[in-house]
Amino acid sequence: MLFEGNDRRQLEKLKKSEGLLPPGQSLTLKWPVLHYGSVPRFDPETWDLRVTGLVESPLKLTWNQFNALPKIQHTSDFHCVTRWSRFDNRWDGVAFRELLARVHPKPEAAYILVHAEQGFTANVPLADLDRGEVLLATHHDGEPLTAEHGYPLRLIVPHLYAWKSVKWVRGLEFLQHDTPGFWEQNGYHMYGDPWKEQRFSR
Ligand SMILES: Nc1nc2c(c(=O)[nH]1)N[C@H]1C(S)=C(S)[C@@H](COP(=O)(O)O)O[C@H]1N2
Ligand SMILES: [Mo]
Repeated sequence: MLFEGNDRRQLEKLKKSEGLLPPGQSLTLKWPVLHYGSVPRFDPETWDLRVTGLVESPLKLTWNQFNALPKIQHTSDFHCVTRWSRFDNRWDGVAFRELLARVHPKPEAAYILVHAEQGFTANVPLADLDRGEVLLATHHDGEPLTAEHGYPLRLIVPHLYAWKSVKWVRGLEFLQHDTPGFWEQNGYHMYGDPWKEQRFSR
């Protein structure tokens, strides 16, 4: 136990010295589970992913159709606003850009409201999802996501606080104006940059 604690502190020091630990965060080797509400059940027969709003070609994909899309892998760090950071997570999934290329956003589309099961939402600027490391992940460190970590599908936005990395994603709604999501309506910051400690809105 003591040994484990020493390992953690060593690694935390290293990540800090490398400039990889955002201010006010500490490193965890475990992977906490954090969300509002209960863990939804997945039914591959009725599940779909919808891309709606200000796009020329709205999309509705079944689970099989989604899984036929090209997959990528990306390793990134994960920073929760409750002050833990988990490093070097390997995610497998479909690049956000893969979907973006198919829906043809209208020129006025500037924000996305990400929709999850049970009405959970999070708002992210389109420019922040239009990055190579943003993906709709199905696997973590080589294993399918567990139910509590977002199975079957979660968004991963490594450069923002993890409440933007929506679990159990079902929809992406393209909007002109920034519209607060679930945590944002409850006082969290509209953008959520961990390097600027944008934890709460004033
Ligand atoms: N659908 C949904 N996704 C969510 C949340 C939530 O409440 N509902 N919480 C967010 C928060 S605050 C964090 S820190 C991460 C935690 O992901 P994890 O449970 O896999 O560690 O999920 C995010 N995604
Ligand atoms: Mo979080």
